[in-house]
Amino acid sequence: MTDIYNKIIQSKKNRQKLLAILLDPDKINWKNLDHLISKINQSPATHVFIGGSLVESNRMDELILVIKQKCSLPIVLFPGNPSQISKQADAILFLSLLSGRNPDYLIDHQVTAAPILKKSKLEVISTGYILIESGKETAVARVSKTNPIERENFDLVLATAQAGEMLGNKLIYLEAGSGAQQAVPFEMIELMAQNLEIPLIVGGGIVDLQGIQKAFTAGADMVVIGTAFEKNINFFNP
Ligand code: 1GP
Repeated sequence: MTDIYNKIIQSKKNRQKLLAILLDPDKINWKNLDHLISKINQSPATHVFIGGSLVESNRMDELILVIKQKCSLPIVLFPGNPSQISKQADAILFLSLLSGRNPDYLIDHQVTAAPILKKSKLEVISTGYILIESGKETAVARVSKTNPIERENFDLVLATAQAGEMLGNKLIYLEAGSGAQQAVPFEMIELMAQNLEIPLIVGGGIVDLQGIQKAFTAGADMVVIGTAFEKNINFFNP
């Protein structure tokens, strides 16, 4: 199954921008889940991402099944570690934290996950994940015990993204971190978009609709919104 990725490629070709809403199972208000799903359905979102740096909830499967009953968007796992794999989802971003030098997040978790994924029907999308410095320490940096790349170091970010592309990553995800003080610089998005063939995802610290638009204009193919929607369910209301 390569349907979800093929559609991302098609959207890139057609210059149709994509928007993912990120849900962290630990932060879901189950009592309001129906309302949350109706808000997702009313929003311009094209994908639902599920995951977080540290998810303790053991209700991933249940959450995905409930969303799937009422929402037809593709559900893509965005896991912090292999315990967040759910066979109920449609696809998984198979992440490698390229900005860090912690082997656990470069290859070890992937080795643990591979046999599980092989037995599942999940579409596996190899994704180079690059953490950019964004003000204060983020959960990704803390949990992965890695340093983000300095926001001024465009050359290193580009070389890292290109290395990911050459290694066969199908997507590059530029991440400022959930709830980041500063989003990824637009000039950095521009540079990546100009120099990569594969689609570019941008997320972290985007707090308003203008921020989404600016990231698209700079060249992001997909933007991810987590905290802003989590804090304000009416975020996408006109
Ligand atoms: C986090 O990129 C995502 O991994 C989304 O970040 O929660 O800041 O929107 P926010």
